[in-house]
Amino acid sequence: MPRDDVDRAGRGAALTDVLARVSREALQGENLDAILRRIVDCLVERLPVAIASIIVLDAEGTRFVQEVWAGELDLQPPAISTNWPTTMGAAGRCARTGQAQLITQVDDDPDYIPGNSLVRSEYLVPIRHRERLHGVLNIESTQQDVFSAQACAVFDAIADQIAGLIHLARVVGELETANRKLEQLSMQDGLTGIANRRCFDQRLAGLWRASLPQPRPLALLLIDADCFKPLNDALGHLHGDDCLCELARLCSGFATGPEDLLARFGGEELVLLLPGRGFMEACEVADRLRRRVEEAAMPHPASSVAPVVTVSVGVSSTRPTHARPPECLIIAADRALYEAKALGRNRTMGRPIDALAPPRVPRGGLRGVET
Ligand code: GH3
Ligand code: MG
Ligand code: MG
Repeated sequence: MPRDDVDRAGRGAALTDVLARVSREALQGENLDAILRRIVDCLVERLPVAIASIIVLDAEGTRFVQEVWAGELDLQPPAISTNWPTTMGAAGRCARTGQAQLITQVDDDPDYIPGNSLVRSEYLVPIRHRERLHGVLNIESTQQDVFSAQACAVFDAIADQIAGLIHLARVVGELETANRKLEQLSMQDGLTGIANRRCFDQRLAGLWRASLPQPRPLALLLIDADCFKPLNDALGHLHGDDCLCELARLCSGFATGPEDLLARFGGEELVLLLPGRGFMEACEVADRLRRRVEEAAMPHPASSVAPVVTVSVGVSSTRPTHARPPECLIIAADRALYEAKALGRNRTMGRPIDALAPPRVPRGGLRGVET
């Protein structure tokens, strides 16, 4: 076979091999950056290519925001390290026109920005998935005759593969963001913006489990607005909603520990989980909270307790143990809350669960604390 034919056959085989490798890389990489890197490495290693780069566009398609490249740079083009507009360079022209650019003699191209003084020719292909332009594949060679029709067709096919990859990575990224948002929404109360019941249930179960090997105190406050139905009846449901939001805001000021959680338990009841707090400390927090709500002086023209919105608080506390489920905390706080209501509302009542460590109530101590 004549020497030219041998060379041509060899290059054809190398191009086919590169295409096959790029397809494999596309299927096997762990993340988009790693895949793009392996693709440009593969192009430089297997073909007479001095520089190969994949330049990714921003969502508007007006700036190149990321470049993954391999090869030899002996000059420092301004574009390499920063984010640059599509008004610059031959790559910019490729992005603006949406057309592949074959530059057989770079010295004659007014837009060419040199990165390697030996480069003679360049081929730039738009990386496009359906109608969306994601970037440009840029191949530069020190030889002048590398970009045959066959080679260009292979680079076009590689650009299509890259477009599919970038598209997929963007879809996955968007899905992950949407999932995070959904996950966050599924844990949040729509009215007050604080954690919802699902979030509270999960946190209580998690704290309980985590504390079993080395039990430490876990306290819970059940906070119930007094005479809330009459408030709705007197001032309207929307006004009641505003009061609930304000209540949630006031109570959130008492979730000061890194693991504390304020959540909407249901209706006009909030729950404050205080890991690491013992019974007396929790009762003190509860009574400060109760007073803070009263001092906020939200008018309540129909309350049997005060001319302002007030709350009753049930407190419970325990050290988690295998012998009891976490719900025992809620049951005890609920009973204490019931007693607070029965005794006239706007008060704090407590029920510790740990029989082995009965709390000591200071003489003349907390108003309404009953053990
Ligand atoms: P008590 O002092 O015994 O707690 O009386 P109450 O009226 O607050 O208690 P009850 O459980 O009888 O009624 C709770 C009321 O809370 C019923 C409902 O009108 C009101 N409520 C529950 N959820 C919401 C809400 O999301 N928005 C508003 N505005 N009101 C709510
Ligand atoms: Mg209630
Ligand atoms: Mg109530």
